[in-house]
Amino acid sequence: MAAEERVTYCRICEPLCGIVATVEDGRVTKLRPDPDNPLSAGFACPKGIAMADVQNDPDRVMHPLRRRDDGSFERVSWDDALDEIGIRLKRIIDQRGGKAVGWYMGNPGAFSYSHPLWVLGFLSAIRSRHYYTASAQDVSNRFATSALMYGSPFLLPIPDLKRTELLLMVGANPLVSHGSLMTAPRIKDQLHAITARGGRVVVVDPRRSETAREFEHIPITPDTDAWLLLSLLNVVFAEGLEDAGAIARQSRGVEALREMSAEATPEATEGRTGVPAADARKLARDLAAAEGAAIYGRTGSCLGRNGTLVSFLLDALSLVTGNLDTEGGSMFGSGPIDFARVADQIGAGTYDATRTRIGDLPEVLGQLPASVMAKEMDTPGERQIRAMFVSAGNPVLSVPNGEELSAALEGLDLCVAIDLYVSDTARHADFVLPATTFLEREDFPLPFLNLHTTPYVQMTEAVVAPRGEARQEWEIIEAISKRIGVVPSPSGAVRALRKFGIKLTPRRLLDLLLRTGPDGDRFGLRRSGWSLGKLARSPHGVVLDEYLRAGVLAKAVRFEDGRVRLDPPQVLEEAVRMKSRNGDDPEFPLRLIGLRELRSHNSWMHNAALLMRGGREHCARVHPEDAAAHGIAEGEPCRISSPHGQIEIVARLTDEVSRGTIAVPHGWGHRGGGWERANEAGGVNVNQLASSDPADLERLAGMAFLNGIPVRLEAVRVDGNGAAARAAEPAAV
Ligand SMILES: Nc1nc2c(c(=O)[nH]1)N[C@H]1C(S)=C(S)[C@@H](COP(=O)(O)OP(=O)(O)OC[C@H]3O[C@@H](n4cnc5c(=O)[nH]c(N)nc54)[C@H](O)[C@@H]3O)O[C@H]1N2
Ligand SMILES: Nc1nc2c(c(=O)[nH]1)N[C@H]1C(S)=C(S)[C@@H](COP(=O)(O)OP(=O)(O)OC[C@H]3O[C@@H](n4cnc5c(=O)[nH]c(N)nc54)[C@H](O)[C@@H]3O)O[C@H]1N2
Ligand code: SF4
Ligand SMILES: [Mo]
Repeated sequence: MAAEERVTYCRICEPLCGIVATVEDGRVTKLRPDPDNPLSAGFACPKGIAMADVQNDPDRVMHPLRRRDDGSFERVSWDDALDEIGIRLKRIIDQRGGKAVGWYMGNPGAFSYSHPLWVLGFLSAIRSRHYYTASAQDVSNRFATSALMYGSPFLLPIPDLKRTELLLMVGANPLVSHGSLMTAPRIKDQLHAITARGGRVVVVDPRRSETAREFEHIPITPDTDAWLLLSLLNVVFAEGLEDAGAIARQSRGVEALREMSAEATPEATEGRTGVPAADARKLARDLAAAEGAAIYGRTGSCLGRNGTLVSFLLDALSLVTGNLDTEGGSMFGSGPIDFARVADQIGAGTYDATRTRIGDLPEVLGQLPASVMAKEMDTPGERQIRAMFVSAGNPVLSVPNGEELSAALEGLDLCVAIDLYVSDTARHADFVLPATTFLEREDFPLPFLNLHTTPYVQMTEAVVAPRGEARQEWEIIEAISKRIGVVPSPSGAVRALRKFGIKLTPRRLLDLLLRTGPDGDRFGLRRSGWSLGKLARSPHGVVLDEYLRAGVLAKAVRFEDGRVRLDPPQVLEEAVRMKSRNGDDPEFPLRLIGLRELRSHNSWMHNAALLMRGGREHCARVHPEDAAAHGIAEGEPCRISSPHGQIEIVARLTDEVSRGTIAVPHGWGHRGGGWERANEAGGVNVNQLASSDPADLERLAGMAFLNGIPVRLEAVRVDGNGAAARAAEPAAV
């Protein structure tokens, strides 16, 4: 059969680059960048291209699997799997209620428009609040901040890349991550365009990252961003650089902010942050003077101990310097579906409406911090989790203390994984159900609509039929629901449709949302408006506007007076807590941070041949002086210990990390039940050094503490164990 080309977009990370799939005999034989996508315009990264390896991976789960007593898996039919899951689940719900059922949906779930809606629908149908995601390891703090400042968790500022004069990036490495919490394909070109037109890009990062190398770098001590931001605010207020007009127009509570930063002069914070006072002063002045400065923070700014406080300070700084909701500053996106409205309708736009049983931590958008999952399974009592579903997630490697979680999963009455692989997590499940890849499902980038720095929309059809017996998550959820006699109901609209006997599919729901959205066709009333059919006729996507719109804040803020809150009590308390924190334990003098690599994607692409070429190795970046102080040489294993665990890992000596900082990527150390190449790649689970103790989680959003963990470094001696000892031999000579 002749090869056919099908246009779609990549759903591995947030730029959603356009790709073209070559399909032969119903099989994807090649992926290449889509030159006709108006935004990504012929760019795709190695991961996007390597998705073809994942798609056709012989290790992929192709049919339902049931675990045998000896831990191995046997093939079963869909009917057998669903029947047995249904019976066991029903028994648990009958005995303990739906509140004994939990679900963890991982990061790839967020790239599907149907998967999260159906998970929510399922949990709401069985009345369980045990919904966990990757968010508390990622962005919950951002949503919490927006809830506190704007009254709407979905109001997310994004940098106006096209017009900014000064882009301040705190804890982000878009040259590797390709940008996050902003959907901006070809981000490298976009950043260089800023400097090419005479603007500046300033990167605050403890590591001279790939992005920092190409632009201006301000090295900082890990987990001290709040102090740096306080010092910038301090300068703004002390030197009278604030934009009084913007403050009066847009906000309430500036006095609290002034007070919070009153003593945090750059001279006073320099010792903690490592940022010279003169540099901080200059940066504050530049931000205030710029004709449009965009202030942006990402995972490096939110995985310390004060993630919500940091994102609050980022937005506050933006507002008081007159850079919020203005051209060239931090702006608010919009799309053909009002995501905030939809979320409200399905009851998902909440913050702190309930709290965890273990640790008393707030939900954010209905999602609970996954760090406490294991204890929610292990601790007897009302709401103890006895059945757990894990879809598109690998929490054993992504959440603190995977060993604790592995054991907890083993102790459940029922555990079901829905994945492409028998991952490090799925191997603990009683059933592994095969999911479709994104190439095997139609899609629409619902959560990313408002994050496009150039307003844009695209939908895609499935490129190929599911391989083997793979099914989409929403279909699996429908089938399980049917077995236990419930109907997943993602929204009131769904319930209404069902009354009329209309079966709701994700596609129908999406069409409904588009047509009734702000630019919808209102079912023909507005001829130029959007419907799914109309969108499908532009397979490369549609640029909706050249620029983001300024001046939308007052209407978008959900507080009645339309003003941003600069004094949320929770944030003020958090600042007090931070300031009164005791000194650090001298036993653990170094700071561990994370790192993302171009050819890894969290934990799930280490089985792709294309990405693993050239003998990649998991290693720790250590400053040469720190290494020398501990007798560690290049390429030798070292031991990193925290109060919570220890790992042994090869040291790579480089002054790209500041003295006192060690950087180790997460998502390695595979012990999956199916991905052989990944298992052979070696490495260790760095999150064994992180704490799952609720007392160590960030209070306002339950954020895991993954960046800036106090650690100790040691050489691995010859009398150590096994492989490590052998590897250390040359050093002993
Ligand atoms: N290639 C690749 N791309 C990815 C991913 C991947 O795994 N691989 N993952 C995707 C996902 S899920 C996400 S959420 C995004 C994340 O997107 P980014 O946040 O842009 O990704 P990182 O590369 O982790 O960048 C974080 C930076 O923060 C720095 N940092 C660490 N600690 C601190 C600190 O205390 N303060 C400051 N100021 N900086 C600090 C790190 O050195 C690092 O350079 O990337 C996405 N893109
Ligand atoms: N130390 C440290 N830890 C971190 C981070 C860090 O920076 N440092 N970053 C955190 C962040 S930002 C994130 S997002 C998390 C990610 O953590 P998780 O979301 O828990 O894990 P992933 O590694 O993304 O694994 C995704 C799983 O989904 C499967 N999968 C892929 N596509 C699909 C699909 O379409 N359907 C289904 N059903 N399955 C699919 C993959 O095979 C894989 O098993 O890690 C977090 N953990
Ligand atoms: S940057 Fe790479 S992985 Fe991310 S969307 Fe684009 S092609 Fe896919
Ligand atoms: Mo993430």
